[in-house]
Formats: sequence, C-alpha cells, structure tokens
Amino acid sequence: MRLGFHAPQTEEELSQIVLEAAESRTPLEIMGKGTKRELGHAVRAGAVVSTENMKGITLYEPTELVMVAKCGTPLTEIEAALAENDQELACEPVDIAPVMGYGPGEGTVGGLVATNISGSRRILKGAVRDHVLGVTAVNGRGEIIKSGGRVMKNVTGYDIARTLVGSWGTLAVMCEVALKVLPVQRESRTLVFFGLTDFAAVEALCLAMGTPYEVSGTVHLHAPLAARLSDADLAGNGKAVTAIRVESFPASARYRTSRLREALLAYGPELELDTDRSQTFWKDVRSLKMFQGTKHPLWRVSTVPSKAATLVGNLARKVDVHVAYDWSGGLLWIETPSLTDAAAVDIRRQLAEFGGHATLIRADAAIRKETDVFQPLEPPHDVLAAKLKHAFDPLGLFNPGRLYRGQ
Ligand SMILES: Cc1cc2nc3c(=O)[nH]c(=O)nc-3n(C[C@H](O)[C@@H](O)[C@H](O)COP(=O)(O)OP(=O)(O)OC[C@@H]3O[C@@H](n4cnc5c(N)ncnc54)[C@@H](O)[C@@H]3O)c2cc1C
Repeated sequence: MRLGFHAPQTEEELSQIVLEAAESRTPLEIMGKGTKRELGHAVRAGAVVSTENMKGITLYEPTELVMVAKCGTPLTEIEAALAENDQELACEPVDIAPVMGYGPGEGTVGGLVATNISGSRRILKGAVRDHVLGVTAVNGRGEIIKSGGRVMKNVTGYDIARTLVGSWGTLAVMCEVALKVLPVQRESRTLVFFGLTDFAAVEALCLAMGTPYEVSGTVHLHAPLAARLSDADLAGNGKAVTAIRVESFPASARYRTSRLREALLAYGPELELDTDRSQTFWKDVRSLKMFQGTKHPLWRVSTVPSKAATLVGNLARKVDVHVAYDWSGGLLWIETPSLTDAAAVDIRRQLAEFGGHATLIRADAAIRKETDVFQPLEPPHDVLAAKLKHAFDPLGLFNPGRLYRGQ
C-alpha cells in the first residue's frame, strides 16, 4: 500500500485502505485530528489513517434526543448544533486538548468516543460510553461493521458500540457514531467550601452524593490548582476549593441547594455561585484549566473515593503533588514534578494497595517511552483484551504499541 497519510472520505474508501494494509501487512496509525497523539505510546506504523475528511452531522432529531455524526466532525461543530437547540452532550466530556497544547474543542467526535474520557457530570448522567447508541466502523479485515446491524460472528455476545468506546483506536476505525443528547440544564448552582483537608473534602462530597438532591458535580482542588481558576474570588482566596453542583430548572435547583447547605453545615461557611459563575467554574474543570500553562506530568487515576485521600497522602509523603479530586475522589487528576518516571512507580505502588487505574495523560516523549502510560492489564482482563483484539483486528494493523509498550 502507499505509505504516508490517508484521509478517506467514505467508509468504502476507508475499507479499501484497510484491505490494502492487510494485504501488505502495513500497520496503521489511526487518528482524528491528533490532539491526543502525544497521549499514550508512539505508534509503530507504516501509514497514518485520519478520519478528518469523514465529517458532518448526518442526522439530528432534537425531539428524539439523538444525533448521528461522521467521526471526523469537530466537537465544536457538534456542540454548536446542540446549543442551537438548548441541548448538550450530557456526560460533559473532558476537553484534554488545551493541556496537550492544542486549542479548545479541536478534537473530533470520533476521538472523544475512542478515548471515553468522561467529565464531572458522569456521577449523575453516566460516562461517554452510556451515551453512545450505535457505531459504524471498519475492522481489521476491512469489513464495515455496524452495531445493531451486521454481527461479527466471532464477537457475538459483545455490544460492538460499547466495546469500541474507550478502545483508543486499537480495535476498529470508527466512521460514524449515534449519540444520545440531552437538554441543557438552565440553572446551575455551586456550593463552594474553602480550606478543607482532603479527608474532610471527600467526606463532604460523598455526603452530598448520598443525599437525594441530585448532585451533578463534586470536585476538590488543592490550593495551588484553585489559584489557577478563572473566578478571581476563588483563585485569590489562597485556599483549597471544594465544590458541589446542582443543576435543573431554577426553582428546583434553588430548593435543592438550600437543603444541601443544611446537610453540609458542619463543613463551614460556604459561598454559593449563581448560574454564570457556576458555569464558568465547571467549564474550567472540564477543560482542566488548573493544569494548563505548565508542562508537568499529569495523571488520570480512578480509585475508590473513600480511599482517595489516604492514597494522595501516602503519595505526597514522597512526591510534591497537586491534585484535583473529581467524582468525590473516584477520579484524581494528579500533577507531579518532572521526575524521570513522572512518579509512575510511586503512583502504581499506591494503586496496587488501594485498587484502581492510572493513565499518564501528559509527559515528555522520553518519559512516555520508558513508562507504562496505561494501567498494565492483569489476568483475566489481559486475556479478554487479547481475544477482543484478535476478533476485531487479527493482523494487529491498528495502532500497534499505542496502549502497551512492545505490543
Ligand atoms: C472502585 C473502582 C474500581 C475499578 N475497578 C476496575 C476494574 O476492575 N477494571 C477496570 O477496567 N476498571 C476499573 N475501574 C475503572 C473504571 O472502569 C473507570 O472508572 C475507568 O477507569 C475510567 O472510566 P472511563 O469510562 O472514563 O474510561 P477512560 O479511563 O476514559 O477510558 C480510557 C481508557 O481506555 C480503556 N482501555 C484500557 N485498556 C484498554 C484496552 N486494552 N483496550 C481498549 N480500551 C482500553 C479504558 O478502560 C481506559 O481507562 C475501577 C474504578 C473504580 C472507581
């Protein structure tokens, strides 16, 4: 096949490229716009296949809450179309592009689905995976497969769409995705507490989540991270910031916020952000503004909320870390100093004790080359992953080496 860069416009063209690659055993690097190209390991490929020319919203039924788009469609286009109808991607996907040195919203919808990096609202509305209704893709045999349509005989029993979400382009090249969308919540109110210890903050966030008031965001930011927020009052306070969000229509959001205040009285005087300030705050969290403007290594760690503060405390005894606790501590964004291994050994040692997964989101190429960027898979997950890989991409054409070194 022709080496270099391929940007097919149709599924048929893409299928043809994959067939040629299969014939010549040419490994392919799969990308959308490449905003996460520096995330993960460098791919050992003979050619690049980009979906950037497969773009456009092919179906949007606001009343049915469904949108179908070609995978190369920029997220900015998707969000603009939704905004016109007061709708949004309810899982509030994180926009990693700015911390990777790209502009906001530059990624494609295919990249979003392939990486499944859900944001703060996941605790109430579910992950990206829960909002994908269907997928059309080309597998490593060059076959066009469709969830809910043609069933690959050797992956019968798997939900193809759910399997491809989060597969980082290692199983198939997605061409088109159908997404569930939801109305924008008009009122957004956020209670903010200052200067809580990590333990008290996680306790308060978990307490809030345990109430019936439908909390849609719980985050705790170490003081140096809070200092990078857009809101001058929060940034200038010099203290850690702990925030709890409620969204809905105005009367309901206000009622539920006032009940939450009562439930959380023990955590001290707090500030209540109105809709404008609340939306600005969560936009910062969504674009990881707290980690922009530096080149320090950045990890995304999922663990058990009740153990998160102990895990971070243990880590902080060895490494100077700045941490954002999202999902009440179930998701930690950890910035470390630029050590030779980006503190990988210390972080993974903690996870071996407490359970969970760590992904190195940002680090120099030299560090990524020597470090496991994704959590190494343990049995029986490694066996399952190998079986899935074989079923979708038997020749190992797609993104070799992307997830795990030497594979
Ligand atoms: C208490 C607790 C226990 C958990 N236990 C587990 C567990 O036992 N097993 C587990 O998998 N997760 C576990 N997780 C993590 C959990 O699935 C999620 O929180 C996940 O890590 C982050 O979710 P996400 O859907 O946002 O995926 P993301 O983290 O955004 O997804 C991106 C990444 O791609 C996926 N991926 C990883 N490896 C591969 C691969 N080889 N091929 C294709 N895709 C891959 C994801 O799983 C991965 O993290 C646990 C989390 C918690 C809080």
